[in-house]
Amino acid sequence: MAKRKLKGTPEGDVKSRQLAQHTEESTGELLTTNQGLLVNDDQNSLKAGDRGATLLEDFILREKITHFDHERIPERIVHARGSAAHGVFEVYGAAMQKYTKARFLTDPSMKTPVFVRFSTVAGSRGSTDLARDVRGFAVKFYTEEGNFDLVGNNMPVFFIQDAIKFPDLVHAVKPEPDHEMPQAASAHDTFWDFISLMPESAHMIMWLMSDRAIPRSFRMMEGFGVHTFRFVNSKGAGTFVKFHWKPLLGVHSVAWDEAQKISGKDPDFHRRDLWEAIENGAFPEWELGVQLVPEKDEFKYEFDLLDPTKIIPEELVPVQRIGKLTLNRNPDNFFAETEQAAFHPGHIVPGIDFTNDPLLQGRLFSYLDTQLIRLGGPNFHEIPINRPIAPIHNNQRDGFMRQQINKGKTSYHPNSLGGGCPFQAKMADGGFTSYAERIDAKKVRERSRSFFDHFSQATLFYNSQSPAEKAHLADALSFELGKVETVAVRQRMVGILTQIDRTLAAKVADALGLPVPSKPEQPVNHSIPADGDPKKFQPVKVTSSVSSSAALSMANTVKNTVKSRKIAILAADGVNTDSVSAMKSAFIVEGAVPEVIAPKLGMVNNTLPVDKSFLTAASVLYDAVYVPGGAGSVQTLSANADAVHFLNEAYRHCKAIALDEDARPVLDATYFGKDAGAGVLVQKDVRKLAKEFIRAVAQHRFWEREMPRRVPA
Ligand code: HDD
Repeated sequence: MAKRKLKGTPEGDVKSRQLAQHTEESTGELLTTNQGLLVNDDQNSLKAGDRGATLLEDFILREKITHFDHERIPERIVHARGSAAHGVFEVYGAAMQKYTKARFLTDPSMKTPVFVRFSTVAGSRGSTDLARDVRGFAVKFYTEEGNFDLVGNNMPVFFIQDAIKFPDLVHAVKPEPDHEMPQAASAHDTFWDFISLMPESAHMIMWLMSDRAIPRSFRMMEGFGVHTFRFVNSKGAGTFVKFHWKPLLGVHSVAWDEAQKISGKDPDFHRRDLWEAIENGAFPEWELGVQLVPEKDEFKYEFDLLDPTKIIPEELVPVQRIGKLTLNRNPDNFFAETEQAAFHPGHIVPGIDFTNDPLLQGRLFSYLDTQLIRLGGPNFHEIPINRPIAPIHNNQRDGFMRQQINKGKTSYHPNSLGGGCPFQAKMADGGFTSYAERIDAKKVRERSRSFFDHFSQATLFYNSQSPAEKAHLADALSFELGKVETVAVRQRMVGILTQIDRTLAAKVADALGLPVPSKPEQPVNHSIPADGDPKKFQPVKVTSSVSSSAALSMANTVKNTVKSRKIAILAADGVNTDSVSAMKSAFIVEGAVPEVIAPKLGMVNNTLPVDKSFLTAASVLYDAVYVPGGAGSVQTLSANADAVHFLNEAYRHCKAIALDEDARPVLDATYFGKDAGAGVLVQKDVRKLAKEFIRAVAQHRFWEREMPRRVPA
């Protein structure tokens, strides 16, 4: 294949070099207008006398204010709130060559630059990070063969099966149109009204009500391409593929009570976490996994591979880990990069192709269309963050904000005046050809009957959860439906739950003060045409060939590291500084981030710098708490309501807590001190304590502690 000339060298980060051409640094420079005129006075407008009216002539004032007036663009209709980072993707080996000709997935010598944006879905740009919501996980691979965007979520299925329902779904979940409430929340009538009438959403609702919807960090989430895509190899043969991202730090979440408090204490919690981890060199990493299904097995399973409300259980098709994504650089400018990044599932490269999943098919239209309004015209691909590293040559011309200066007379093909250029690329030279799928069908507006099982995988998900996860699911449903004011909607949802799990339905019904249905209620499927016979469209219940899947429970995730975890060290004057230093260094060696929190800022013992005071810190912003000994400090902290609350709350949220033996009076001042149980460690020898504490923090949470709840914290 002819090698394409890249702007930059193939080695290193070509994309960063490309971006660097568009960056600006003001350090040491003189102030100018946008026309390059040096500005002498940026403090005063031009006036008729020092107390007179401002003159229209003041072009410097007008330029500055006009630019300011136009500084906002429409936020994304969904996924408006997001944060992003640069990084690199490296494939482990050439094993995928059998299935795909995409070079970045088959050549282990390649380092493909990436830009990854994480997001919530429903909230506005300024909304809280910790909303109960799906998280977007959009990856732009700047490959040598053009951009490939894997625009996924942190949940492997979706609410609806057909893109025509997407505007309805989004209208239902967004703040209600009369009063624009609630912000960034699905706990309201219109969302659950819609969901209760859309039984196909049942599986996704299980994921959304699980703790996956309140991640501890973007860095601790899985990612999924959701749809079944198609790999195409150099012989033109296809293989179905599902994409997965597996975080090396494991999959972890916070508690719902904690999520709500974080939303108040630090609405930027996930954004800050991502930014700080990268600044501290704790680069987030994921492995790219693929599930491959040969074309001959298209109809082998009890679910349809084209149905985006279904997973392929890993027990049926294992996930092969084929490469690694590392995020290693924060953007220089949020607007220029993160806000202007334009993702599109239709951005593919040779070796990857679509399937007929009707949700994917609709997306292929929507993403390009939305960029035209959001970024203002057809030249958004020229914005530096969106530019491929592969060169662009075509006959598309002009339009708002055109950057490229196309030389020559011809902007049409065929031409002879321009020597016939640009030429079409032969397949051997990497020219893209669509997968030649055989189609022989009637043109119909219909849903395949193979899409009619809405519940078996919802049940599979529920059955795969740990006891704590099941309890959280029931609590989440009770909370969300408890916020719904229309009783009929709550009732309908309980009916749907009876199809998934009777105990779950009974628990939720009880919390809502509703009668527990005596038998499963058959929901009505509203996805039917106006003159369709509802009986012909009833959801069907299929028995899943897998009854429980380990990969679906976060209880089975990796728990072997404290890298980048935040540890609160509570201290006051008189603290044992040797203990503090020993604990600090033990955690720093492991890549964690210990911070000293004291009644006030400044120094403790005149030597130990305080990172935060109880006023600016909160237990919900930390993964674990350590209380060192030292008589004065112990006395102050045990009498300090903020310190005691800090511990009570950390305990309530099931976090690891460690104390020096002589700090026991602080423990005694808490509500749990008398019978602390799992994850609360007290030790005389600080080095031993540090070892045990590190192991405990790696466990993430001790959910078994959740009951009984004796303090509201
Ligand atoms: Fe979408 C944004 C993921 C279905 C229409 N979507 C968007 C983003 C992510 C997803 C991660 C944010 C990209 C970024 O960071 O800029 N969307 C998904 C997934 C879906 C899905 C995983 C189902 C499997 N989306 C979906 C459908 C439609 C859209 C069915 C329309 C028919 N999505 C959009 C959009 C957005 C978008 C309106 C808003 C901003 C944007 O595209 O650039 O076009």
